[in-house]
Amino acid sequence: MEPSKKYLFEYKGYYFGVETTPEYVASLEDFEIYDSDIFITTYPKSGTVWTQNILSLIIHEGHRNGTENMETMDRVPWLEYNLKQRDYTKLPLPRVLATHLPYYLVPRDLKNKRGRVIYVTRNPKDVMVSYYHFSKFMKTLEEIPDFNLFMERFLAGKVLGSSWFDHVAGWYSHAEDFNILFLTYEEMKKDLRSAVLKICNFVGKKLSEEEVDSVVRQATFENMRKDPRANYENLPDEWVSKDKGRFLRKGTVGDWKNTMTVAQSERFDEVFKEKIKTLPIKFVWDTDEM
Ligand code: PPS
Repeated sequence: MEPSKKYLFEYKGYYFGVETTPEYVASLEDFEIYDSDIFITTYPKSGTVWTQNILSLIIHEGHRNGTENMETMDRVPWLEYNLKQRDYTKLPLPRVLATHLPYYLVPRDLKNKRGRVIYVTRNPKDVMVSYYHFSKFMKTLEEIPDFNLFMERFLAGKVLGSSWFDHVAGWYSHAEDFNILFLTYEEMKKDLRSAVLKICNFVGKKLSEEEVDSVVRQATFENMRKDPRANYENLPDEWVSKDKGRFLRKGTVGDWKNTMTVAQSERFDEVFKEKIKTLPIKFVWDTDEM
């Protein structure tokens, strides 16, 4: 089943949502990179919003101490979905941008090791289940109520973001082209403080013990969920069905077991298991492995 053109278009073998255009995506190759730039790069549903918040809390004192009230999307806008048609040269430095781009479509200079990339992965069964629920909530995504059908789409890479495996394998196998830090959702979940410190170290930001405590406290699932900015609660009604879900849904490791049947999990393994072994990541599928 091909994805509906109402929601997606393909550009150089990668599926984008129609909120952007092929022309704009093509122009990103020449997007000027500053040495101080930080890109949060993910396959969808892997911990993007979480990492956006962490970076925003680390970099912006006004976010950390609550004196500034700014939407996460304004603090850390999307590269390829420039929804507010902003001039990104006017963002405060260091600029932090989020992207789901595959390694081969990012700005040229990023590949020349200008700027920094933080790439976050998550075990793909949790990614897929999170994506399934998210598709009901986001009006900009095609809703596929039948989970079996959704899974086949996901496995075939016919969703926004294309193939999960290609995305992750592409970024890992081209790591040497980038100034890159790899993190996993599961390690962030296991030890958020260590992940925050790794990020601080990577972006060259020194925070006091108290400031690190404050970032960690505000970046927990429970506290982010209460924060309307972190939870993207102010998105317009034409984008989201507020009665059908929320951005911060469960925030756990292993939730796939609550949606996938044993047969579905086996089908998933059939497609991905051998391929996954080629990735230099030890996937954590459930909390008992943490
Ligand atoms: S998106 O739409 O691609 O930007 O989605 P993304 O932010 O990458 O992924 C959404 C999932 O991340 C979970 N999340 C968190 N988990 C733990 N702790 C914190 N603080 C946190 N913030 C976001 C969010 O709940 C989505 O996962 P699910 O499994 O659906 O709950």
